[in-house]
Amino acid sequence: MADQSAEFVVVANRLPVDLEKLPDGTQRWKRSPGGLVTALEPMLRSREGAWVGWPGLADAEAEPFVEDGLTLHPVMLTSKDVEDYYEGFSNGTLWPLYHDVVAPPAFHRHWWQAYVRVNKRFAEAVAEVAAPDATVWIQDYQLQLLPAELRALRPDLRIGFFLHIPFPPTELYQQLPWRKEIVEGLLGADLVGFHTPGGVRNFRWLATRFTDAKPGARNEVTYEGRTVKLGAFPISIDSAHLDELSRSPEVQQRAKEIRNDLGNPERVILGVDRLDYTKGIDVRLRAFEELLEEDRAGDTVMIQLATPSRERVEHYQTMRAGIEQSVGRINGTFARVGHPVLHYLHQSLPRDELAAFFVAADVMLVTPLRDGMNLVAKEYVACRSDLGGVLVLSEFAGAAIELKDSVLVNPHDTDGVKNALHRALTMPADESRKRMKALRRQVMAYDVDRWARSFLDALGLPS
Ligand code: GDG
Repeated sequence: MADQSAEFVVVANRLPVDLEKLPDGTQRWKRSPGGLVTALEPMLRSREGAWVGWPGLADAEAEPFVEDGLTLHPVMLTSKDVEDYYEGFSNGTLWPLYHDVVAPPAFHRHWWQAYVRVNKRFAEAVAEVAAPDATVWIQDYQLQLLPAELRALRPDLRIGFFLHIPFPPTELYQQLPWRKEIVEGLLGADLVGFHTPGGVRNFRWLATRFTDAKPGARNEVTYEGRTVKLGAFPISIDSAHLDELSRSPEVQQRAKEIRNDLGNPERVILGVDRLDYTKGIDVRLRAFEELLEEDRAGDTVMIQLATPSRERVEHYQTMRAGIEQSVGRINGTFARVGHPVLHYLHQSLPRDELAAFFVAADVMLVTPLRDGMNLVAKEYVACRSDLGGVLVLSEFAGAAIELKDSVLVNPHDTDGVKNALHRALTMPADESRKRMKALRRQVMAYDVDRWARSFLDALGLPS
């Protein structure tokens, strides 16, 4: 592809393809599908677009390539970059800080320096591929300096930024030694998007407090002679596709098999998360354990699927050990031979298998201490065209704003979660069906395409 020819560029920490090293030392590309790719691919391909990101392999080299009209432009990281920019500043500083410090964030100057360095590298890469006056959409917390870095190199570009995690309360954000630099980085964009109005408010306050930005019209600030728009754009899922997948005879059959394999209990509880300390997996295990202790769980089996994640970051290792200890304790106390009460899978499952778990579960427990949105909650709803199942959802997930017909819980209140779980397990069918119907109206109408379209409309990218 010729330089500077992409009219629409998406930038994310990761490319939608992985670079893999084979045992013979050669490299190959492997697709890594995700919701964001599915939503943006058609728009990217129809505009001869480009995706800029890291292909997931450190200390490697790779050239840009075009696939079906979409240019994939790799930004390479060394293992030191991965350690300091990705595992360090992104996942050891920003991730816990932005999730209400549910784990203590670490502030290290060499992590920050790596974050600056890598953001600059991304800016150079985008400046190489973007056509004059192109639209660039930057994704997420790993790249918050990129809007300003890119504007300095290419003032002609229209730049949007979307944050996939919460933007924290102002008092917490102020702990960050580099708070001003990051807010200024974001203000390089023409539009900064968050999942919720709370994120917009927090950012607006900080921008006017710590930088020269001045309040403008509602949801706008002016900065360096430009208007920066702010907005809430709650992300969603590919609802229609998941609905269709869950209705397929194969998935329906597999859901029956799963219940059968569990010993056909009356009720099945499910949790599905990346194994992350923000997701409140310990909260729900505690609630289930106490229901068992109080003999209020009935004939119920729980499944916790915890996808491996960030295994080299210390907090994750400690949390995993704690969860695995609880699983052992709960089964040790309440299981019978051949009949565990709790099934724990530390694995990543194929999409259709995951859909079968959603179909098989009577109660879906989504109890994060803090979560930008939480797509799992929406995916469960999309898989329940039978109107079966009850969603128990944390008030601290962005999804709680839209999914009001779930059973909402405060994950810090163990009694509250326990009683909500009991209520969900014993809810009369007419009430649960009514709730699921209302949830589905929301999830089926507001899908990931509408999310992307509304962001890009606000940014001014023509359809
Ligand atoms: C961040 C924000 C925000 C999980 N296990 C398997 C599997 N998954 C899929 C789920 C879901 C996705 O991973 C997880 O998305 P979440 O939204 O729940 O959480 P994060 O990964 O933390 O995402 C979050 C999101 O960005 C989008 O803006 O909602 O708040 O933290 O799609 O289904 N998929 C498969 N096998 C698994 O084992 N195939």
